Amino acid sequence: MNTPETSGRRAVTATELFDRVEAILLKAGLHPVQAAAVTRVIVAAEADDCKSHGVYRIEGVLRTIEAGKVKADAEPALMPDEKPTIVRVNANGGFSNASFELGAPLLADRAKEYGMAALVINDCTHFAALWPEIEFLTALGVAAMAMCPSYATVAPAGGRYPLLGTNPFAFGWPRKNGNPYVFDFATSVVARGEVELLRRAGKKLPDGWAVDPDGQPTNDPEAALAGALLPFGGHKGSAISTMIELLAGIMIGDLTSSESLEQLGSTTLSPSHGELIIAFSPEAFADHRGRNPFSRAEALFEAIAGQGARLPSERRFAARANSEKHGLILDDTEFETLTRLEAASARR
Ligand code: NDP
Ligand code: PYC
Repeated sequence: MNTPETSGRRAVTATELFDRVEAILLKAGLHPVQAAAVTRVIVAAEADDCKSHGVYRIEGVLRTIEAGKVKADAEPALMPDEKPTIVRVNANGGFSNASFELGAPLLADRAKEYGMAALVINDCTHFAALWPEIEFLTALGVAAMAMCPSYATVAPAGGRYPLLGTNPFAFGWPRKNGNPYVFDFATSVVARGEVELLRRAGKKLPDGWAVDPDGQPTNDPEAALAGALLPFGGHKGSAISTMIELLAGIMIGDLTSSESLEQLGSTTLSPSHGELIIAFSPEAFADHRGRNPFSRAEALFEAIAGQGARLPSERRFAARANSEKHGLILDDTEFETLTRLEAASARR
């Protein structure tokens, strides 16, 4: 392996990282089904250079297990059909990831059969990026969107105090050749994980990201974490975030971000709530119009790129290609975290 060794950054293979992370989670008492699914998203985040949801998240996962705020031994259960287009999985208090893996193949089948379908995940703890889920679905040939609340750490536009979550929203469109079109972002200006990484690095926040506990603008990550982040795009991001509270909280009979924080009592643990994933069959929708949705989508993507703009996820896909060639790049802090957690595991 060609190992870049600049400024404390070294490569690890995906298999080695998977084995190390999974062993830590198993030792912490996580059910094997959950441990494997959680490990998959952490390794995927590192492979795609999405540091805010990679190795950095392991300690939060362990804290949540130790605090008894996630059911480590839970196994997700597919619920009996209510309607053919609503697939429901109960995480039974465990992490969301194994529930997604259980429900997603059926979601894709139902979307192909009925044109569209939804996967509802209830009673889950959620810490992950959404794009691995979107890519799983686009690989099965369906378009998909995913969303979930978080815990109240974002002030609504025009407000000053935490009420909404960082509420991620992701979408994907399958492409016959090459990588899918995917975007995945927090509806806050930036994910809270990014603010935490900037705090650790001793860096300031740009203007317009956050307010302090008194509702005053701040560039200090510490004050922002104690205060509130702001929605992206002002009232527009605020409305999308509110939609996510409605659809992926209230509509699916699960917690809103403020209810989740109230139940958890802390922003240092991973929040519990639900998640909503909706899948569409582009062919089914286009059928009666006799126009090929995939070739038309390609023309749109080419027109975007033709202006010199990049498609979302291009940075991630480039990082993934680099990881496949050179290994996954971790820095000293991430290696130190793994070693420290392994040592703590060995003492259990
Ligand atoms: P970013 O702002 O880093 O990126 C958001 C999206 O925009 C990505 O798809 C990214 O693609 C794309 N993008 C960035 N710059 C450009 C550009 N110049 N042109 C075109 N596209 C661009 O993400 P966030 O900080 O908002 O969120 C990071 C992660 O945090 C997400 O994966 C999200 O799911 C996760 N999250 C999870 C939460 C949870 O509760 N589970 C809560 C909040 C966030 P690319 O990656 O290629 O740069
Ligand atoms: O980065 O905002 C975030 C986040 C919250 C929960 C999981 N990630």
